[in-house]
Amino acid sequence: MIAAALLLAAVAPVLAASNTDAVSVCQHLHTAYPQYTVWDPTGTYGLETFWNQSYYSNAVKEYWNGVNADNRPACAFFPATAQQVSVAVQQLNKYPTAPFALKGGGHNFNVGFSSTNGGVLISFNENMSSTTRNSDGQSFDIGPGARWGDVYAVTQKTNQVVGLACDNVVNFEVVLGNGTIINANSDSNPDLWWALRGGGNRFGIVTKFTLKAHPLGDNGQVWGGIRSYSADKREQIFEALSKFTSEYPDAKAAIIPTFEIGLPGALISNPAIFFFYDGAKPSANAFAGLEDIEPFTDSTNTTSYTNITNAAGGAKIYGINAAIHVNTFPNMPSQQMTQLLETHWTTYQSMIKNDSSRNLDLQLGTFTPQPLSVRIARASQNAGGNALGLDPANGDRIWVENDLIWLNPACNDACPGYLHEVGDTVKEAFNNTLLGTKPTNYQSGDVDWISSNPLFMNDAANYQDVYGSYGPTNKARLASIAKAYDPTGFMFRQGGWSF
Ligand SMILES: *[C@@H]1O[C@H](CO)[C@@H](O)[C@H](O)[C@H]1NC(C)=O
Ligand SMILES: *[C@@H]1O[C@H](CO)[C@@H](O)[C@H](O)[C@H]1NC(C)=O
Ligand SMILES: *[C@@H]1O[C@H](CO)[C@@H](O)[C@H](O)[C@H]1NC(C)=O
Ligand SMILES: *[C@@H]1O[C@H](CO)[C@@H](O)[C@H](O)[C@H]1NC(C)=O
Ligand SMILES: *[C@@H]1O[C@H](CO)[C@@H](O)[C@H](O)[C@H]1NC(C)=O
Ligand SMILES: *[C@@H]1O[C@H](CO)[C@@H](O)[C@H](O)[C@H]1NC(C)=O
Ligand SMILES: CC(=O)N[C@H]1CO[C@H](CO)[C@@H](O)[C@@H]1O
Repeated sequence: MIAAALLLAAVAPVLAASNTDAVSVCQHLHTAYPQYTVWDPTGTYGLETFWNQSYYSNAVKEYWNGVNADNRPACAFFPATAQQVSVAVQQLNKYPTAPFALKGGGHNFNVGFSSTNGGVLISFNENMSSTTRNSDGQSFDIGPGARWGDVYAVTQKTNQVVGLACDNVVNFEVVLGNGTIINANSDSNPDLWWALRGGGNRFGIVTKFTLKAHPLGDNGQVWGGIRSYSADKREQIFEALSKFTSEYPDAKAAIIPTFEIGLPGALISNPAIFFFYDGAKPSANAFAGLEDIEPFTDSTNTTSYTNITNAAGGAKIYGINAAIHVNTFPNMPSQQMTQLLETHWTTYQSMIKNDSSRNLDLQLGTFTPQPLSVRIARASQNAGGNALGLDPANGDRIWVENDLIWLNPACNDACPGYLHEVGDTVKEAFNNTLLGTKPTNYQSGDVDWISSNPLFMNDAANYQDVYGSYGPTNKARLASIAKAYDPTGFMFRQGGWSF
């Protein structure tokens, strides 16, 4: 045990130079909350919390994008209450040069958005990740560190589910930049409530989400799974995808198609679709013809929600090195859609072949077109609207998530640039040949603008202008709300996008 612990410390990466203000904040937290604070075991005070060092290592290691694990905070703080978060915020205010980061599940790809080198890491997964059903049975309280798999395991017990996070939040409990704890909902602080739905981490620290519950499936039974296809089926998929997005035959149906291209010489190239239906069996034509395309593997079945989310990667994935980039496009008629997605396919093939020739190890590129149908915009409007400013009159769009995964850390600097280039290449190809094509179900709006906006924050790279993509009105409104609730700009001391 001791030997293993020493070994862990010995192989830890190069010491981070801890910021002295951060060390002062950590000292205070360690004195006030000794059971909730762990020093960097390789730092000056490491011995004080030596027996707890595995908690620090786990918090620092457990990121979806493993590149974040190179960042070593001066200490990790695992608060259990909003009051403790408030104390940490007050301390950080006393030491204005101390960097800090807030870590929920560790899902955001961008390095430094939920990790800090030398600063104070406030990590919520450890002690603030519970899901509890409220007594009226209509909503659940969820901690900021919860992962979806843990949430569904609880909601499923009563055949319930909580939906698309940003439009289903009844209340946020928030610690403001001056340490004050408030609630934001449709009655209290409604402007903050609006901003937090899609606006990101610039307004305050959310310490509790109250999410509206929905009935799940047929008595909790749902249908879904993954089908993968040979590469030659891709055109059929592109066409059916366009049809699915514009017709959306059944609101209970959802899909996530992924096109994977990897290994030296792009040897692996295969489409896969994750199917979900909120009922025991899909209705006829629920997937607009996608169900007629012959797969070579098929795991779809009637099952429980947690089994399906686990199959879709709801399980924790750590330690891969990854980059992300998102593009918005109009959903277009089949022919144009096929042209656009075929351009993605060939561009990825070319990227992976080029990277193999650059002599790197295993790489995998994926693009994932996610339907953003007018149905979603309508539902969002009915729920009070959100910061993305989705307007059903603008028609159907798709968000294409682009990912690149690599193993060799030697590519940590260059690989994100390859993906950026690919993202711009496919956008440019669209701009040159398809710009001006109206989205399906289009009624009004500036076609050039809606063909590239808004960007989906969860899939965006740090260099993409997420707030700008919400449009000048929403961006200005977000900036003024941030100013009102956080006049000193405390929240801007951590990583994230700027206004
Ligand atoms: C550190 O270890 C002590 C003693 O086992 C325990 O009470 C405390 O909760 C641990 N703290 C953390 C943050 O894990
Ligand atoms: C679907 O689930 C049922 C019941 O659990 C099982 O018997 C059947 O083998 C499954 N089918 C497939 C294709 O996995
Ligand atoms: C879910 O998965 C578990 C473990 O694989 C299995 O035992 C259980 O039968 C599955 N539940 C359903 C409803 O298919
Ligand atoms: C791959 O390399 C070729 C030749 O240098 C170049 O023309 C092409 O743009 C590159 N493709 C990508 C996606 O970078
Ligand atoms: C594509 O066009 C839009 C304007 O319609 C512009 O904002 C964007 O920068 C262009 N993207 C590329 C990669 O050329
Ligand atoms: C904290 O900031 C909020 C928003 O600016 C303000 O309403 C509140 O009075 C402040 N609290 C204290 C104790 O200064
Ligand atoms: C009171 C409490 O639940 N403390 C936990 C906080 O998180 C650390 C790290 O996972 C645990 O060790 C503590 O038990």
